[in-house]
Amino acid sequence: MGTALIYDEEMTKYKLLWVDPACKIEVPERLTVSHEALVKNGLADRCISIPVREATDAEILLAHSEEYLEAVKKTPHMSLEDLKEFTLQYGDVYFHPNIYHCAKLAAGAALQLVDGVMTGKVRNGMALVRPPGHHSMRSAANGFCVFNNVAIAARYAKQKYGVKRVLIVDWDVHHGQGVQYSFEDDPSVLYFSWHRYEHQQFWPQLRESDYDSVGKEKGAGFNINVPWNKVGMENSDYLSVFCHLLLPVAYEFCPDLVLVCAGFDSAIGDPEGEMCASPDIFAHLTHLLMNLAGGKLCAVLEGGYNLTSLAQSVCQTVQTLLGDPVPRPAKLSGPCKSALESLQCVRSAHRQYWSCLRHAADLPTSDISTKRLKLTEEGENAEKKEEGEQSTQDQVWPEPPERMAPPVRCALVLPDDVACPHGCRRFSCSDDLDPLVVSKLRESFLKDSDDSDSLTALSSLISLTEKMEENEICSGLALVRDVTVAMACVIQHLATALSNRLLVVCVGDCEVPSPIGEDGRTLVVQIGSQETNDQKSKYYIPVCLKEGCRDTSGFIQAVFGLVLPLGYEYDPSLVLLVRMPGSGVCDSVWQQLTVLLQGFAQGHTLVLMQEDEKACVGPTASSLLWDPAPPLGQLQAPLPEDVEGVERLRQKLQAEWKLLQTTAAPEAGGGDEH
Ligand code: Q9C
Ligand code: ZN
Repeated sequence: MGTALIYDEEMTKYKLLWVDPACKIEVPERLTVSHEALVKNGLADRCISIPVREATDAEILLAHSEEYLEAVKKTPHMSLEDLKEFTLQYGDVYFHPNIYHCAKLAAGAALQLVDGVMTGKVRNGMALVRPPGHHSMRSAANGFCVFNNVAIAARYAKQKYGVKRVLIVDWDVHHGQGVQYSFEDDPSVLYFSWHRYEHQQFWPQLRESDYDSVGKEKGAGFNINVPWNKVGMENSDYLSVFCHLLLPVAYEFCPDLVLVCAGFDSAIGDPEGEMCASPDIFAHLTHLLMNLAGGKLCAVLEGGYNLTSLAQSVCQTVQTLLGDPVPRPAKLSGPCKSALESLQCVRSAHRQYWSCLRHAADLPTSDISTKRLKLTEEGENAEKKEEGEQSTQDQVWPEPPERMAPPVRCALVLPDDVACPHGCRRFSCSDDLDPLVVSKLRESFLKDSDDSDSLTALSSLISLTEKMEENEICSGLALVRDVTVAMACVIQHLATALSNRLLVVCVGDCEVPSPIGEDGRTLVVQIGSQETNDQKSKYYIPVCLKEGCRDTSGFIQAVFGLVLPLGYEYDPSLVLLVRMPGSGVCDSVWQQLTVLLQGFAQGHTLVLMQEDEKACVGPTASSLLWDPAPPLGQLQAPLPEDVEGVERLRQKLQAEWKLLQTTAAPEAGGGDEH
């Protein structure tokens, strides 16, 4: 199952015909440079191209009023003067004789994408469209948008395919107020948006873009706004919000379909957003979302006005949808104070609606929540950027490194009687393994016994890690006699042989080989049920859950609240995922974890499992091949003990691990000013 790309040159055939400083950034080249970059990088060729079509009147009416549609219908026949006049009744938008045609194609493209994904023709996809959609309202064009492509697509999916729950993630730097209005009282559509807000000083300057607009009536809790009150937000700020807010809520919601308002004006260099996240952050945002809903993700272009940044970001998104390994994230220094204030406010506003947020801290006691009002009283933007600061337009940033998929996607070390799953390569020790290494293995791990099968398995394992290190193999799986021995063996080998960083994620209770050095070359995170009070080292983190890995909600809470942020901050070059016998983790949870961990170390994940868990080889291998993991179902509330336990641990560790912070309280270590 592939990735759809929907694009038609026709949508470049309208432009601003008069002088309007507010609209001059919305140019046809936005689409051509994006598409050309996909072609140049060989990505367009790897996608399944689906033609656009015009949305029908009935489809447009799913999100718009008849009067508005009829009014827009007249625009192709208007004179320049009439178009100008017509435009005046709306905010920050322009009309052109061909824009109605393009707007029908843009909405139709989103619907074609939904059709492709819902019928199983493709797994996921992206539609490159103009005009964008998320600002347009039931009866009004706004912010370069004519029809609300994504809102129409969500209604269409519900109507045509009986989709019960749709998640809309709006990572554009502007608030998609049109989408918010469209689903405000609808609990079947969860709308998430982060946006430049600056205490209501930034366009569209709406009171209802703030964190306390949570949805209305039955839809209360299903509208999530993250206002950015400063410019210059970075990768860490975006990832913090994903780990500590969006992902836990999204997994609790359990959508049947994910739609992304994929605007790239939230990336570095954009004149509108003035943010500092690098284009490769979109690889991570995409990766983190693409295992919800069984992988059914449709990304629809919204904004993005720096042509270089836009094209790079589009490529990162599409390449991730295609399943290429994600790049190691750059410069994760931890969230800034302002981002933490926003995160704290949103988590607190939503804690009554989502059980994963039930333990969230109170609103900040400082004047943050009232700051907006004070600013309004002053009538002045009190937080103007300091003079002399570099303007974001002439920011420079490195081109994202080329993402090389290794020749072998997944290699397995298996006993002879276990079949190798489809799409994987059976791996056995190559002869070029240093005999010294082999004798050392025998000495340290087999107590000089003559168990030649075990020696071969361990040698193969070491040789596999080396091939992963050389980027010849992406991921691996080994079925071994004793996972504890195999784990110790890999940890020791990597600590002596390489200068790299190893993240060990241990599922179930296990004896972690000590000592885990203080040198930071290995970080061990263990999720089990045994109470372990001694935290041996900064780099050994035991997470204790009452039911161990049996309780899905508790486990997921630990994954998003601890494992992912720790992993991002640690930035390993290899991930070792160890499944202890009797861990109790169910297949679908295990698969989710396996896929999520591939966001680190360019997808270099090595899984260790014990011989008698043969039945799990197939599902694990399929996750290592990036097949979408099965949805977990709507999650119940985690056990209160677990919620508290995870929270206590997070609080204890946040002084040393900045990405674990969820509040801006100074005693919690605070965040750095950007
Ligand atoms: N300084 C989208 O990104 N305001 N729309 C322009 C110029 C309007 C953005 C002000 C921004 C609209 C889809
Ligand atoms: Zn935008």
